[in-house]
Amino acid sequence: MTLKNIESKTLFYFVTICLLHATACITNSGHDLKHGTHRIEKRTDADMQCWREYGLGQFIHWGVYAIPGGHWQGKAYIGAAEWIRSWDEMSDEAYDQLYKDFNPADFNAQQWAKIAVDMGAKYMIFTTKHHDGFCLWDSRYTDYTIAHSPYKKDIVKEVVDAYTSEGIDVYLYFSIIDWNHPGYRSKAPETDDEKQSYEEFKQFTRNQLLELLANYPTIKGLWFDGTWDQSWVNESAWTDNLEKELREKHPGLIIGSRFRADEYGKRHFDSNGQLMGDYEQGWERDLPGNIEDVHGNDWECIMTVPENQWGYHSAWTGYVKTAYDLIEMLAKSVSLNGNFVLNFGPDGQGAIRPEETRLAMEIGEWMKINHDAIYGCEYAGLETQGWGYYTRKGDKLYLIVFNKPIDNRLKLVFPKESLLPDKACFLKDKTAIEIIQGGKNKKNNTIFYLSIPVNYTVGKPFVIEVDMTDKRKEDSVYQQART
Ligand code: FHN
Repeated sequence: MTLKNIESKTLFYFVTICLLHATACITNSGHDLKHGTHRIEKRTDADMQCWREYGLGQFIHWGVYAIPGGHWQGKAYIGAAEWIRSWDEMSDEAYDQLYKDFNPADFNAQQWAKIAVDMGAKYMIFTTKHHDGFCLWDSRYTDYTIAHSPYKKDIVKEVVDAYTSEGIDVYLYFSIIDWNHPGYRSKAPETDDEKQSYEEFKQFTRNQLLELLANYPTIKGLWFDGTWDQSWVNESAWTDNLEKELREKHPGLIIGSRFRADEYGKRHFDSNGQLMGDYEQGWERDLPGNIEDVHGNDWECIMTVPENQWGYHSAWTGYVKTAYDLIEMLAKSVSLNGNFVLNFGPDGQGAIRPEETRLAMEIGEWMKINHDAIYGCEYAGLETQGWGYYTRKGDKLYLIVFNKPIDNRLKLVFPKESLLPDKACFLKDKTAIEIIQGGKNKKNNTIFYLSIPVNYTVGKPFVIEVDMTDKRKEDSVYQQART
């Protein structure tokens, strides 16, 4: 046997073993899935890497539901304002006429984009069509669109252009639920007529998605919602093909885990427990508790300012989050390898409400000083201490401090193989901070303290930047206590 033959045979065995291994991984829980995930590993391409580094995003829910703003004929609907059509007090017929009054005089996409830039958002998600089915672009496939409102102009285009020109990546939100389409249904179709009209709805949905990709080629991804209906869940083969088609049409396209179900009806994670889509899209108004909760996946948290209002509601009720609540959620998200996206609901005239503008400004002021601890940062691999959250970028470690200890000492605990702190300073002005070595604990972890100057008073969360270095050689002289 020649050397060349040996090499090619070795290569053949190697490839076969890899393939067997990959197949074993995909079916490792016993399900030989056709429409589960098609990729076990995380995406490593530049588009996904860019997504991973955003840190902070903006969501905008806008549509004709912003006109009633949670009220109809003098009564207040306390549910999510964008769901008002489903409220008994408002008839579907009345709701479906609202678009005839949609002529938002204050809408200015550049102003919206400016608010997002000032807040520090790196990406935005925009509702092209919510559950009501009203399209903010001039879709060829229905008349229920902005083109038939008094406003007439393509709002999706205005938003995409304004944000893109500000350097903010745009993702298009698209609801599969469509209360306006005659073929849409939530239950699985049973009769031949129902099946026929659901087929028409599926084709309509496909057409609209292809239309969005064709109209707005600069977008980075599609953000799906309303995919929980049994009718949609049952369509695993069709939705799988559609996802492939969308990805082929738009290389690099990012789609989260909400789009489709596998053949057993499992959503987000397939029947083998593997993430479907490029990132986990289930963290809605909720954050993971710790790194185990995210199972090594990419993920994104989307958050409302009040309890559960996405579209404009003129009378928020319940707890309204402060800028520091939101900054803490942002810090926690990044510290656990996620992005944090804050929702805005402009009013029926297109104005972003003052409360949201103020929050964006406050977050932006904090981001201007502390963005190094957010953009491009990741989980630091360290046990969280009571003072706040760690993030990391290369050999820089960031401490985002929300609770300054009474003794002004921040405890840091490093596992055995970790790099150790060399220099520390306030991120804000680079003032040096003393590092005190604190010995080891029983797990052989090394403890350090950062000593905050006693006179350091801040009313805001602050960030400490730590240069990390490999000190393991010096470290090995330490003797462990024996008990
Ligand atoms: O029903 C919608 C809701 O109105 C809002 O759009 C959120 C945003 O993720 N999604 C649905 C609920 O999950």
